[in-house]
Amino acid sequence: MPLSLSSSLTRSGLTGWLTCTLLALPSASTASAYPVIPAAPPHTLHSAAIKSAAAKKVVPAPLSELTPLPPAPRRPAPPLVPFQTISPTTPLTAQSGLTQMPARPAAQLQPVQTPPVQTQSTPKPPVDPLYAQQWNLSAINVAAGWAVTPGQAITVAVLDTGYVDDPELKGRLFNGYDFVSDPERAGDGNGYDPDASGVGEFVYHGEVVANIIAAAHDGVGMAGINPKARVVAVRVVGQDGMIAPQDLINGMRWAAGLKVAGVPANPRPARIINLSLYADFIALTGCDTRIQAAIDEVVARNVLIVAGAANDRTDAAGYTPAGCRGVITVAATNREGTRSSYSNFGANVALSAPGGEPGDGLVLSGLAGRQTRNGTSFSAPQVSGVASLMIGLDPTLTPQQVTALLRRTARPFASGCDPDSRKSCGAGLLDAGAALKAVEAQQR
Ligand SMILES: [Ca+2]
Ligand SMILES: [Ca+2]
Repeated sequence: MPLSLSSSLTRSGLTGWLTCTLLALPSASTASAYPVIPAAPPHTLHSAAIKSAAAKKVVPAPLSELTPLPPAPRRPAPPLVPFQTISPTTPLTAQSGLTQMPARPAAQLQPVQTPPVQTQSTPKPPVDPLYAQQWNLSAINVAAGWAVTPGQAITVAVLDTGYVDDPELKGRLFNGYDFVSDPERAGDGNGYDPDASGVGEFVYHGEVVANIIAAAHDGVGMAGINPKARVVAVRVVGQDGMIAPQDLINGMRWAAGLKVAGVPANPRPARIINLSLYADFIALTGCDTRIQAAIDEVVARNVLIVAGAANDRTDAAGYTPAGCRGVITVAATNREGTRSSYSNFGANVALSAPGGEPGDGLVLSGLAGRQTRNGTSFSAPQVSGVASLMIGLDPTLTPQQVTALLRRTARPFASGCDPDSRKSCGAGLLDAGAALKAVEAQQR
């Protein structure tokens, strides 16, 4: 599988190179028998030595685990096609975007005659047309969380494919900084620069991750978890869907308000950093020490880091950042509330949130309209969103306190998340209502 490419690179001793990939899986329309994590072919890597080593070391994978590559490399290199996740009924064009959204007839927006039984403290559910299809939100009991707090303007940095001017985040989305150092991989003609706009076919990734956290309750598209959150889009992923380690380190440090040489200070330091990505490199024996050092610095600044567990159906302990100290590592569950077939697991997993299955993903929206996605990429931002509600309710909460509260209030899996008891999904399934009630109770 694609992972073998990066793993073989590492085994060849090229420890100076690290790549990360996004934690998304193919949509139902393109899913193979196994979930596929996007990875770059050798021609997307720039070191000649790496190219050579990769060419020699690539371990062929079963065809069923591979997504077809473009027929012939050309320059500029075309992006991979590891996941075409737009549903077949929704063209992937920005122009078609919002018009593709299933429009809710105006009449349906009127108050109904028989409203659901609500206590005075229970807010009305969002009127966003996709809300009823967002099964993950009921799974994490988010409405009970909204009964505690409507959300606050907590800043969340999304380190991902970059800035997309999505109306769901109007007035609350900030174009952070572009930390893709390699101009060719950046695709914008330069290296670091103040425009974090996403480039390439994977830009939807950071867009929907941000929308999961913070999409407006505006009667259009999907509903986010904290509709008042502020999102700083920090670009660390190249147009090839991969990340260089120093770029990730710089992006994390900048997002937290730490100094990065040659880069202006971040005017909007985040309380939370969402990392829906992972490094597939070396022998996957543990957290990369360089990334761990950056994480330690960031957490010491009172910034919470949430990471997806990755999609290799193996122990997350060997992964970066999922296997690092001080992060909340999130595994994925499906509609049945058991471990998603692809999700990593193990003692490093703090808790789980829905990530769906190939063919039964989360229902989301972006400029390209309604779409379904699955992967731990989309589990992590649910935890980030709930964490932002918690910190909004009690801004004094530390990363350690948020982590402990999330774990304590998670709904345990009645009979494990997996028949194999060794495949732990952490303390349980994210429960926004319970988490926020716990924060509220602490304040009394
Ligand atoms: Ca750039
Ligand atoms: Ca919306």
